[in-house]
Amino acid sequence: MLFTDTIYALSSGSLPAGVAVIRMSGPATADAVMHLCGSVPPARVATLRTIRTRNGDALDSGLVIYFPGPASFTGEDCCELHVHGGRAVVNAVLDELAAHGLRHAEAGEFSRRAFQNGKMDLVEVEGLADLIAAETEMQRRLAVEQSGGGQSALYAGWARRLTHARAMIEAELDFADEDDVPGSISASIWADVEKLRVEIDAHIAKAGLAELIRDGLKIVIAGEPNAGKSSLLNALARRDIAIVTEIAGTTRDVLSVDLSLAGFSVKLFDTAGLRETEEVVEREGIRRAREVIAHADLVLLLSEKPGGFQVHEALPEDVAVIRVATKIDRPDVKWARRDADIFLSTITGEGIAALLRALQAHLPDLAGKTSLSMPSRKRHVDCLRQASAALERGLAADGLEIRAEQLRIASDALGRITGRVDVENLLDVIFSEFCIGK
Ligand SMILES: Nc1nc2c(ncn2[C@@H]2O[C@H](COP(=O)(O)OP(=O)(O)O)[C@@H](O)[C@H]2O)c(=O)[nH]1
Ligand SMILES: [Mg+2]
Repeated sequence: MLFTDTIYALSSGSLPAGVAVIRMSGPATADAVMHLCGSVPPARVATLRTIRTRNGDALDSGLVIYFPGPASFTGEDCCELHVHGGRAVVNAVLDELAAHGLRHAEAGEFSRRAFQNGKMDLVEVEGLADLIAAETEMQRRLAVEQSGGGQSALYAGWARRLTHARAMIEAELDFADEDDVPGSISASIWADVEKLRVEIDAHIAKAGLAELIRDGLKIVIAGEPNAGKSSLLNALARRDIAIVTEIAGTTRDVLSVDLSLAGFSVKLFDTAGLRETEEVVEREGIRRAREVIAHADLVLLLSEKPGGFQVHEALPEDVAVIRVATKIDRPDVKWARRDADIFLSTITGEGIAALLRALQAHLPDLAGKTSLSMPSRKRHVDCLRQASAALERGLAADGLEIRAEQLRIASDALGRITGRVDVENLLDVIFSEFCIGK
């Protein structure tokens, strides 16, 4: 696809800042640089230049880096202007670019051009969006895997094996009447297709882990009113988020904070105490509490006294529960070891470290793993499932033609992940996730 207009945008963060990076891409880039800087600097060399208006007035001076296409991020002629990050400076430079007939970029437009010029495939584009959005170490590692081409290479390798299999089947169909070709080829081909299906299924099975990395572990604090739930949320968040009083039924809304734990993102929810009540607002709070408990990965069930964990019947069967004894600083309550899993006081801080260790035990240990190769999005999982199902149908079918057709369907499904086939309608969705200037 050919783009005729040249785009520009501020690619660095919010102003004011020490340095701001303005990026341009398109056929008129060199011309615009020529006008602004007097000449086009040598390719890919950071060069100090004075940037001037059409009247010759100096706007600013800064580093100018010219990347002639196709060896650039977008594949087109590109340029970066590293100017001082003042609002007036940046606005003046952007105005000047507009005056030269350049157009302000839309969100994700640079990456879209890179995709359409074959510089990146869809998995890499999505990985780049994730890398920019990454807030935890694991999110960063997952995004690097996707954006760096490692994941794409895996899918491309699978697609190549399918192409090979199809070619062999074609050969077998063509030479069906010659005795020495068939049979032997076919057997090894189908063994590999079966192996491929197992590999794809194993890969799909890791999607849950990717979801955990992207969306975070959902931990819900539940228990009777006054058990110390809001106090624990505040203690773990290290700030006063929830209102804490001695009045039972203080918390009515579900509150949440995002924490980072061992490189993972954790979403911690505080809920209304679970009890029978006639009070309308509190009842709604309890209904909402049950709703978030139903979607929890882990529930911290709190109680200020032994035997206070009876609300357990309100929890879903399959959810992991840690029983937390609270307010252990109080001399009037006696706890035995078997009464709870963790014993803590938010006033003295005792037991908080033990709780954090228990939470970490619920997170997968990825420390030794060098690669996080897994499908990071539902879109990938959908395509992988389609591929796996087609392979299964192919393996079960009689007749080489039908089998070959199923392999083609599987191959197309894999191709859709990286964007080699039929993806036009997907593009808007993917690129709209980007910020402007990327
Ligand atoms: N002694 C003591 N009191 C606590 C502790 N944690 C919470 N409280 C008190 O218990 C009461 C209820 O706490 P809150 O966090 O609002 O409980 P929630 O209703 O479960 O959210 C408040 O008066 C808190 O000050 C603790 O570790 N030790
Ligand atoms: Mg509360």
